[in-house]
Amino acid sequence: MATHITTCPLCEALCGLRVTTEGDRVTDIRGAVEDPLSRGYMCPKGAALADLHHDPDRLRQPMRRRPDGTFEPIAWDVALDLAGRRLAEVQAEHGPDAVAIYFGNPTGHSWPELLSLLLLQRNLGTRNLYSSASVDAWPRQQVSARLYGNQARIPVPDLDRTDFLLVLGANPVVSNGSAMTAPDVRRRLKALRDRGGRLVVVDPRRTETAALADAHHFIRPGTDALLLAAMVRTLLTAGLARPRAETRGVAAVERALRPFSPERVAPRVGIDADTIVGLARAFAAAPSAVCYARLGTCVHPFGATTTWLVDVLHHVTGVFDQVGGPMFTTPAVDLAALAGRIGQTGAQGRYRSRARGLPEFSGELPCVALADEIETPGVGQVRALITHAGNPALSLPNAARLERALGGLDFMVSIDLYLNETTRHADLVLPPTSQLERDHYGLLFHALAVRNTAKYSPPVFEKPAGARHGWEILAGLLEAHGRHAGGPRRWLQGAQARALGALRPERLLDLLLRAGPHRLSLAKLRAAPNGVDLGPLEAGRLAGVEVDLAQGVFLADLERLAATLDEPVPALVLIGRRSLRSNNSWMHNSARLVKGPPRCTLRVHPTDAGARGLKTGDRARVHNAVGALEAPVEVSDEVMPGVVSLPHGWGHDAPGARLGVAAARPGVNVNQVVDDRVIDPVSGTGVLNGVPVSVERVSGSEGKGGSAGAREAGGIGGVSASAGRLGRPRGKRRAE
Ligand SMILES: Nc1nc2c(c(=O)[nH]1)N[C@H]1C(S)=C(S)[C@@H](COP(=O)(O)OP(=O)(O)OC[C@H]3O[C@@H](n4cnc5c(=O)[nH]c(N)nc54)[C@H](O)[C@@H]3O)O[C@H]1N2
Ligand SMILES: Nc1nc2c(c(=O)[nH]1)N[C@H]1C(S)=C(S)[C@@H](COP(=O)(O)OP(=O)(O)OC[C@H]3O[C@@H](n4cnc5c(=O)[nH]c(N)nc54)[C@H](O)[C@@H]3O)O[C@H]1N2
Ligand code: SF4
Ligand SMILES: [Mo]
Repeated sequence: MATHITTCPLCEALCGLRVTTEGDRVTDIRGAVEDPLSRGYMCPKGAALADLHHDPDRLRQPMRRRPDGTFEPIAWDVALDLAGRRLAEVQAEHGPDAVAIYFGNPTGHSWPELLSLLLLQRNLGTRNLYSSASVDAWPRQQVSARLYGNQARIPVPDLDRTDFLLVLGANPVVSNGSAMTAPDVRRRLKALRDRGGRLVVVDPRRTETAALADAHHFIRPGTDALLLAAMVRTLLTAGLARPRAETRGVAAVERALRPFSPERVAPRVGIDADTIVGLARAFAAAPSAVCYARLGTCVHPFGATTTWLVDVLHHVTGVFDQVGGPMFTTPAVDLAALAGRIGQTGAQGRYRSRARGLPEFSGELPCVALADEIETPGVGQVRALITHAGNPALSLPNAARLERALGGLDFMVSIDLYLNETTRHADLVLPPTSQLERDHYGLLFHALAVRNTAKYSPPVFEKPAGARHGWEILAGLLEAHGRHAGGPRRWLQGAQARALGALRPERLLDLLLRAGPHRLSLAKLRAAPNGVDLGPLEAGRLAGVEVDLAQGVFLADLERLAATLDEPVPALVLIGRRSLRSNNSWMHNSARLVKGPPRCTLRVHPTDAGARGLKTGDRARVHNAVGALEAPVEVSDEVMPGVVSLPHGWGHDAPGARLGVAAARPGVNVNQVVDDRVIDPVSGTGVLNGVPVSVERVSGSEGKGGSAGAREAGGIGGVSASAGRLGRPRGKRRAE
């Protein structure tokens, strides 16, 4: 028996884990109490790392799709050579942009992969780079780039010291924090209230976080910018503004916010004017305060402007960069400096997507443009795709269209652990080592943590013979592509791949730690397996630095915002929901996580349910112009009237996927009814919440008996679902 201290790489919380093993089996996983950040906490997904590691469905060798659509194992060298050749051929015939790369959320949890991917993209010379960042985080990154000169300068709530926390469009008790590494949020929020602080949650659903709050206000989805505009206006007109001396542009902001009086926005927002004024005054009066706004405010028609208004509120009230407010971290590896060194501070609009003219950000195009770029003929059309740790088939809007687009590619290679809804479309699937077979350093997430800490975790298990780490696979692709592209690329890319292999990520990490503000080293971190505590966040990081709030792009967007004041309100809109037992789309193959009541249910307010004759356990049809789906109903007053909620990341009944546990309780893919055309035009982010839908009872569902859970496994109906089930139109693909 052996005990290993490691870090859970599944979400941003960086929980320290104590993993017990016997031989090659995991026998126990629990929270590491000595961890200075997570202090013994872990969520159910931490224990499920054992299921992931031992999952018989997890791929352990490269797979190639046969002409009949089934997959067969092949050798690494053959697989990489084939991938390199096909990518080079597509580019030789159709130009560099004909190859696209999509990398998903887990990429961010493994920095060597992230770096290798950027290297691969630069060598491929393609503009078609897409990632889940443009699904969830662009508004935050873009506002930071404009206000603080660097997308990596992300203010983090000083959660452990604040006196007033306003949570807007986030449910950290379940999501464990996003753009805020804060394991065991529940305990931290209880501590906030125990020390006399206040917690206010504004959300269209009475969430698990709202359950801990002093106050919860329902808000109509998509209207946070109006709420914030009215709050800031209230403070400015009442003379309650206390900006730092270095804050510029307050007068221009005040002028631009004139249309947004609390009385004017109240009916639209669904919060009365007195409450808005009271909230603004309470925020300004608190000794310290911070507004934590996350996903719910980013995947929003005004994602960027909402995020800007959050920062405006912070600057106007003078809480920015102060103890208990939004603060900058001092991580052991200075991420902002690193972003500067690799030219990734966050430029926008240097080129545009070909089909819809959507601006790039930081070298990426928005995910809502991916299907267009695959389907629109012409010079630069995407004909081959590399996916890395992403599941766009379930994660991106307009799922039916994306399925069709993926099926029509000439070539696709996926670096992924599973044969799932996305990778079943690939010609080759290349699996990396499991989460317990690699080392871990939370390069991105230490930089977003509510306390400065640093932790290096060596692998729990040795890399099995013949297995490859993700970065090694990417280096292999880089080399093989160069070899087949020929000319100087052969030499250049081969040399870079060799350099990656020789330098190794841990040596590079050591250099980065030594150059960082705490002058750490890998050896120092190895000597402290639970992590090094580097103290609380430091105030005054922005002292002497001017911040100009009056950014033209956001001031101009306020006109678009004002125009919404008179728009009709849709009768019913759909929002998402996360669960502690889910991790976006890909942990549903763990039996211990998916057991219990069904989670892919449509929550409907009693009033809306009554109007449609819906009862808990019925099946409902959810539809709009984009598509249709069916889901079991749960009647609940936790959602506000006019709002229904269905989680994303489900729909595991795709033919050809290999997910034995998940397929038994597949749920349904909510992105079948989310429109890839509806976006925040300022940031390029898709609007995933507040989607107008019609809901009706599926006739004949009465008397079928059984619980919602029993029916959840049943078929899904509707236009889009059937399109998905037909499988892949393979016409365009060439035989190997
Ligand atoms: N409607 C709606 N849609 C949403 C959201 C929503 O709230 N509503 N949320 C969005 C958000 S915030 C995000 S971030 C996206 C996520 O979207 P994606 O990042 O595209 O999808 P994930 O579900 O994270 O899928 C991760 C994939 O990586 C694989 N994988 C896991 N670990 C590894 C690894 O270590 N290496 C490799 N190579 N592969 C690995 C998994 O098998 C899976 O295929 O979904 C978005 N989609
Ligand atoms: N357990 C678990 N943890 C996760 C994930 C997971 O899938 N499962 N995914 C991870 C990822 S990739 C991310 S990005 C983070 C996201 O983490 P969070 O930012 O906390 O996102 P959500 O949990 O989706 O919470 C968003 C909240 O916004 C509300 N909302 C919807 N529309 C609006 C609106 O218009 N205005 C307001 N004010 N609120 C609105 C929703 O009801 C919901 O409560 O979670 C991460 N952590
Ligand atoms: S909160 Fe859960 S998933 Fe996130 S790091 Fe901790 S144990 Fe892992
Ligand atoms: Mo995300």
